Formats: sequence, structure tokens, C-alpha cells
Amino acid sequence: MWDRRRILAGLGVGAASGVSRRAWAATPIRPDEASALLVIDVQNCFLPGGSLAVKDGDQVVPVINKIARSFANVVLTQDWHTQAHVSFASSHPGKKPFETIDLPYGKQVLWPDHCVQGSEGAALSKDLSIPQAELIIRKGFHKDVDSYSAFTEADGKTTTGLAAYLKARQVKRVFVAGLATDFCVAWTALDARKADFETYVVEDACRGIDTQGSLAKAWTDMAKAGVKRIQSSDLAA
Ligand code: VGL
Ligand code: ZN
Repeated sequence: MWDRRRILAGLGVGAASGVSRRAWAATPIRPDEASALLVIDVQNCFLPGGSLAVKDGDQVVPVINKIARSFANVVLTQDWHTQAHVSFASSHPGKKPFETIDLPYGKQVLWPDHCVQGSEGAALSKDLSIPQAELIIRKGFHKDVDSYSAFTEADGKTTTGLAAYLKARQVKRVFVAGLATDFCVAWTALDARKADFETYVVEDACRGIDTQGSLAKAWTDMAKAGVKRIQSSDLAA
């Protein structure tokens, strides 16, 4: 009756549940000197009350503060757009937020105005508490090119310098957390794989926007690229 497949399915393990989520796993993952935590876009605009608020976005903050304590290397990112940025719906007459347009570098989702350089909305959450964070990477600051990824702009070639920085610091493994799972977190994790980092996304330290199936697609793309999906409880405290 209780064959192996049913037991595994009941535990949510293996093919039946898609990617292993590892929360039950045995050995805790212990970040070492060659590990870096990338904290993506925990900025007021993406938090409740912000112009591009991610549902429950504020709930990532205590989780990130907690896991950050076990990392010697932490890099923060800030989405950092010009006014009238190409990714803003308001820059395209007749277009509304969450519609898409075709740009020279590909399809672009259009967003409400958000994370304008120097604005209060672009500031990091005041509740983030990661005093040892060593670098803040700003991205999306070219008016005509978006950058979800902390590594490479949406044109697919302009680099932010992050891969070279991490390599110069002998980092081999990156752990990605923050907002939003299906955009800046996913694109950062995919580019981390392209740059040959061992890559983990800490699922409960992220929240998604989920427009037009983007969240499910992001997890599928990340699984295909070899990104490991873990929970904060998988990390050694
Ligand atoms: C983001 C949409 C637009 C993100 C940034 O941080 O995921 N999403 N800009
Ligand atoms: Zn943006």
C-alpha cells in the first residue's frame, strides 16, 4: 500500500512536486568565506505602500536580517532609475503598467514609476539590519535600458561589474534573497549561473510580483539553469 513513490509524493519530494525544496534536508548549509549573500532591491517602492509594492514584501526583511548574520560577505542592490525611465509605463503614451512593449533588446514589461534615483522610494528599507554589507550595486540607471539582474543589464551585454567584483573577492557561491522573486531575484540568479557561480535562491527570503505567469516561469527557468531552491531553515544559524 505505502509504496515508496507514494511516501515520497506525500513528503513533497521528487518529480511529483517539481524541484526539491530541501526544507527537510539533513545537513545544514554553512556559508563560508567563498559565499556571498545578494540582497536584491529591498527598497521602499517594493514594500507595502510603495509605488510597485510586492505583496507581503516587508515579510522578507526579518528573514534576510536573520540569515545575513551567517554571511561574511553581503552585497545589497538598489533599483536606481532615471526619471522617465524606459521601463516606466508613463514614458510610453497610451501604455499602462503591466503591459509590455518591444524594445531594441527585447520584450519589456512596463511598470509604474518606481525607484527614481535619490527618491525616498528608492531608499533601502530602514528595517534592514546588515551592518557588515560591503557593497551596494545600483542598477537600471541607464535611461533606455532596464536591468532586473544585478550582473548584466537587459541589453544582455552591459555589465554592472558584480561578477568581476565577486571573482576578485574569491567568491564561488551566491545566495540570492529579496524582491521580486520573478524579476530581479530570478534574473540575478540566472546570470549568476551564467557567470559560473554555484547559486541558491532562499525562497522564504523572497516574494514575487506574479504577473502573467511570471512566478511559475521564473522557478522553471531557474531549475533548468541549475539554481538551487532552498529555505532559510536550510542554512546553518
Ligand atoms: C523589479 C520590476 C521592475 C524587481 C525592478 O526588483 O524585481 N521589478 N523593477
Ligand atoms: Zn525597476
